[in-house]
Amino acid sequence: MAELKALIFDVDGTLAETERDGHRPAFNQAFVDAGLDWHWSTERYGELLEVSGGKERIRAFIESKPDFVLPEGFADLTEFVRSLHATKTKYYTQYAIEGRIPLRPGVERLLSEAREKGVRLAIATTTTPANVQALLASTLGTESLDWFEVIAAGDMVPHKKPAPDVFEYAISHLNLPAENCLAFEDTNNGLLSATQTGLKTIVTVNDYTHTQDFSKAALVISDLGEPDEPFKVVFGEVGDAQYLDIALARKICEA
Ligand code: XBP
Repeated sequence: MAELKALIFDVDGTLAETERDGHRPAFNQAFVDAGLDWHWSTERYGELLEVSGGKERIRAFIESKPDFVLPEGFADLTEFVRSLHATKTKYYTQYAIEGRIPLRPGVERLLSEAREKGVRLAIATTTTPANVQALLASTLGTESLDWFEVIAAGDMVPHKKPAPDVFEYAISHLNLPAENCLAFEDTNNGLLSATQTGLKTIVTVNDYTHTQDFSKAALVISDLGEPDEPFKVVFGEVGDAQYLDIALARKICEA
């Protein structure tokens, strides 16, 4: 039986509803600034979320537009995409700092309990380190950046989710075997990345991902829940638990 020693969190859609509250509006504002007539609706963005990575997502969108012409002043498509993505990241971090991206239910409670009980913390995300820092600082205070021993993010790894790279990076820097860790995700891409690394994974669904295939998850719930806001169980066993705490996390990890 493997003892729970660390929790590894995805960010977007797991710690906060960042895609809805931050990334999509930031992409759209960056398009306006660049003089582009592009606008990603909630529905279109849900389709584009199949592609992990903001830069990769912009490229996938451009590839779907045969009439696209590279704007003047850019040596190539790579330079254009990087520039557009940098503007988007500027707006995302601004929105986070403005407090427009709150944490999901139960996240702050679970992080605090983990710290009280000596369960180590890490992050494994596709978004940029700057976005992670802005979200954590704006919701939990700048000291929260030190709560996470590892923040594996964005281009720190060669291949983004569903590849296992970012979770492999996290457990190797924690210097722990996968069996002593529990991953938290919200997408099928993220679940595949975590489970390929050998991690048991808890999925908290959201409006963008609730129809995806989570059959590889150890538990699928509406969110982490709060004592006065019980979670809803989509798949898996929780006994009489009403919310995800360290005791339930231990049961799942050690089952
Ligand atoms: C979600 C992603 C990210 C964000 C946008 O990452 O795929 O690309 O959508 O952030 P995860 P960037 O679920 O692993 O947290 O534009 O910075 O990539």
